[in-house]
Parts: sequence; C-alpha cells; structure tokens
Amino acid sequence: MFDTLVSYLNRYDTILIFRHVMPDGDALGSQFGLKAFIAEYFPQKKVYALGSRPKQKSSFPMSDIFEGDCSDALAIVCDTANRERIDDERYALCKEILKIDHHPIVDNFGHENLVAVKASATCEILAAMFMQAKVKLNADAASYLFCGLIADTQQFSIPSVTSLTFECAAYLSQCFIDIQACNEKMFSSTYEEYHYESLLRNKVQVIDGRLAYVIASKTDYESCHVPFIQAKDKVHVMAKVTDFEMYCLFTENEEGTYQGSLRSKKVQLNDIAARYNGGGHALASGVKHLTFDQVHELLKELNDRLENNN
Ligand SMILES: [Mn+2]
Repeated sequence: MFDTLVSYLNRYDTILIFRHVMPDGDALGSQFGLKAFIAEYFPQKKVYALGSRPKQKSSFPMSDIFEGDCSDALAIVCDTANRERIDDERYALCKEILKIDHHPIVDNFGHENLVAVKASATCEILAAMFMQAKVKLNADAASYLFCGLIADTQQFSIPSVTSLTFECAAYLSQCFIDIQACNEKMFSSTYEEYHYESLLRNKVQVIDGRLAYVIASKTDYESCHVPFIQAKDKVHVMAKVTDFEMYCLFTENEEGTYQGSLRSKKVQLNDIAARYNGGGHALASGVKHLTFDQVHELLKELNDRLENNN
C-alpha cells in the first residue's frame, strides 16, 4: 500500500486531499495526518486539505483554499465510502483519484482503492502503512492520526479494535505525541455542550428496556447554544449503559427533517440504515433526511432486529 501511495505522489506536483461531509475525527485526522506526512517527505509538492470551512472552533486546522486548476492534480479521498459524500465536488475534475477508506465497499470511485474494511479507522490504515514502511512521522502527523484512531475506536473500546490497532497506537506514541492532549481534543466538551448532553440524557426514551433513543429538536440545541454539527454528534451520551443494546440520536436539522446516529453493541444495523438514506459500519451507522414518522418506523425495525437476535 505504501509503495502505491508513493508512486501516485511521485507522479503529481499538486495533491488535493478530500474527506467526507460533516467530517468526524477520523476523516479530519486522516486528511491532516496525510497532509503533514506529504509536506514533510515531499516538500516540493503543493498539498491542500479541502472541505467546507466551519465557523465554529475545531480541534483540527482550517481547510485550505485552492483555486487552481485540478486537471493536473491528484485527488486523495480519505474515509469516504461513496462519491456523494465527498466534501468538494472538484475531486471529479482531478486527473486521478486515490481512495483510502475502511467503510464497507459500496462505490469504488478511485482509480486505485486502498480499502481495508477490517481496519478500525482510516487513520489505522495510514498508520499501519507508515509503520510497515518504517517512516518516522513528525509529531503533528502522528497526533492527527492518533486523534482519528481514538475517535473512530471510541478510545479502543469497540469490536473493530484489533492487535494491529494497538500496534499502530504504539507506533504513533513513539513519535513524540501528547496522548493526554489528543484525548482532551477529541473527547472534551465545552460547558455549553455539557449542558446539552445533560438535556439529552433527560430526554432518553427506552423501548423494551434495551433500545434507547433521543429525538432532539432545533430548540433543544439552540437553547444550549450548541450548533447542529456538534449537536448531532452526541450519541455517546447513551454509551456505556449496560441495558442499552442499541442507542440512537435523531437531531432535527434546518429543513425540519432528522439526521440520526445509530449504535449497536452486537447486532448488525447498517443494512437497516441503508434503507433510511444512510449506511456505515455494521455497528455504527448514520441516517438522514428522515421525517418524524420515518424515525419511528426505523426504531421499530431496529427493535424487531433486537427481538429476532435474542
Ligand atoms: Mn472512519
């Protein structure tokens, strides 16, 4: 994989790195980790990390502005399963596309697709590649990859974590990263978010003692001064509860429909999510543009799935 990456990098002067819309820690970590690697080892190349530039503060750098010609550039798309989810349509104008991802394969949009569906994170794919090639990463590159790794694995606590995940973590921790700072960056809340998380916990509903969910309205997060992009990422408030076999957060968006995050401890749910404008990993999926009624239909399907697996 490393040789493939390097052979692509060697052939281009301009490299545009893309990620998915509404980026999470793994999307940003893989994008900026790869950018930092290229900047150090290919200093003559022009490398840009593209994607929307959110107003609120992020733990990662702001995206770059690129207004040049894409036709001679290489596009590298990180952590994105299908082309509709790529943030910035200019990927399609680039001369070649390299996809690096760990989601189930639904769209091989790259000229080359470096996909490892068993990897816990796209950051794990990159870290493993650099580790096996004995690359010495600088602390910035290693920190971004470590942040993405702990984000997608929920601090090494979910079934996608393997011995390779820990080997990658060990490798990255040898690159002079600040492990405490990485964890604080990825898992700390502001006081306003903390307040919102408390509000969500108070709204949790439970079906048959095992399927927990919250339907959050615009008023809920606006009253706590939490923007939608952060509000929709709070499904973890229902994590680590013994009784909850699945848990879901549905957050109302600007247009009045709901975006959902679905989590399961053991029972697969991404095939159900796929029928509700969504998809993702077997035990962690997203859905979007659902009406209130569709949210309840989906919950019923999830509960039936649990029923049939007990
Ligand atoms: Mn990911």
